[in-house]
Amino acid sequence: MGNLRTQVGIIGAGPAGLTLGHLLHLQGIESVVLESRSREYVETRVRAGVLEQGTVDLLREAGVGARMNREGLQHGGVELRFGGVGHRIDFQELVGKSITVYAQQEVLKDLITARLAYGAPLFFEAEAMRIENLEGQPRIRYTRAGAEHTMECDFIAGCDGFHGICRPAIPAGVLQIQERQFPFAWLGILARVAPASRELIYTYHERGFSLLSMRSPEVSRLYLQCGLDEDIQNWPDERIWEELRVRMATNDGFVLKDGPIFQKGITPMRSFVAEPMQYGKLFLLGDAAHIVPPTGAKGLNLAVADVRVLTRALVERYKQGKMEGLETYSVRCLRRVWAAQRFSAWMTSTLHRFPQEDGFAHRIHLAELRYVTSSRAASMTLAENYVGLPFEGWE
Ligand code: RFL
Ligand code: PHB
Repeated sequence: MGNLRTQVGIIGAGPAGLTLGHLLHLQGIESVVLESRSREYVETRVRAGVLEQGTVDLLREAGVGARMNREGLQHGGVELRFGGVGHRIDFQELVGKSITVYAQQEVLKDLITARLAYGAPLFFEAEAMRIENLEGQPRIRYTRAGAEHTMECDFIAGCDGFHGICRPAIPAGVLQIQERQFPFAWLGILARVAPASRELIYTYHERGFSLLSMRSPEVSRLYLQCGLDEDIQNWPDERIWEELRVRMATNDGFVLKDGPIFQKGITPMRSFVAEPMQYGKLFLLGDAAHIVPPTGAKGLNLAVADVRVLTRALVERYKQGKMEGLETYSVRCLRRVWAAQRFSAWMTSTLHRFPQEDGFAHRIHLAELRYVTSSRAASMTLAENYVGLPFEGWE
């Protein structure tokens, strides 16, 4: 049983944990990152794809943006499609910002490469089992290579995702959970075929939502709304393409070419917030504290926004001895979290079909989308939320 000591013990090597570890390193603050999975697993897990401009700027300023600059796809707008017609929301023209399509696992590869290059501790297949003494000098008990270890830290950053151990370590009477489960899921695929559009297409159709995204000029990422308890066995490749074609069809003959599907998965749609996001010396970041349905493409970006707030607070604490940033961490993060919850719930409700919806509900969806795409004020509201709200005023 070995003992380790560090300033910030980081549990989880997802976007939250690795970005935090990197920013702290740049500020001369020590950390150890523990990750229960293997490096290969973390670097190949398929998840998010859309980075807000603020996330892109942060990664660039932190010196880990070189490959993203070369390989990321910059988009100045998205298309909303309904009633067989596409409408472009022009982010650049409306709010002067863009988004970048660059896969989450590519961001993680870049952060892992950077961390290993400067030799900061990052342990894969090291699982945190318990965290203790959160109100005093906190400890992490973890296992690595079959042995048990203890790590003493000044602070613990709970970056261990929705199913991690950190959030449940906060006493039940302290936490308040706000939650909403949507009555549908997304079936997502990766296919080796050139994207049928240069930009993302969000489609509302009477048969349900669909989304065209991409990972590269050769790889398409597509999603379609399906039932909550859908069995992926019921979705052979031909059925997926057929359903996507029906939903994405336009009056002017849009063509969706198919190609080999090499990844398939079903994602439930959930909104979840744990308040407060801190307890004693423990701070929760990213999915450990909050989940948004993927329709607004906010999950990874919110994780990075939490990292920004905590880094600043830790720098103040270590360099100036000020505690105020740490004490207000949760309050400042939650403002942005709830803004993103509102937007994600709105995008989700507007673009999906709910069970038992009638013709009235269908026409309300269409009217809402027509309003969003024809009123400049409404288009701008969508644009400024999609590209990411500014940091000033939200922290
Ligand atoms: P993660 O990525 O889940 O990382 C947590 C890490 O902690 C590890 N872990 C532990 N390690 C040590 N000891 C323990 N006891 C541990 N328990 C857990 C886990 O192995 C894991 O490596 O959380 P983080 O860092 O908060 O990042 C959050 C994002 O991953 C998530 O919000 C996004 O992927 C959500 N999301 C999207 N977000 C966007 O911003 N834009 C998008 O376009 C977008 N699309 C998506 C998405 C999520 C999706 N799925 C599959 C949920 C599309 C999909 C389909
Ligand atoms: C993706 O490319 O995976 C993606 C894009 C937009 C979303 C969700 C996921 O809203």
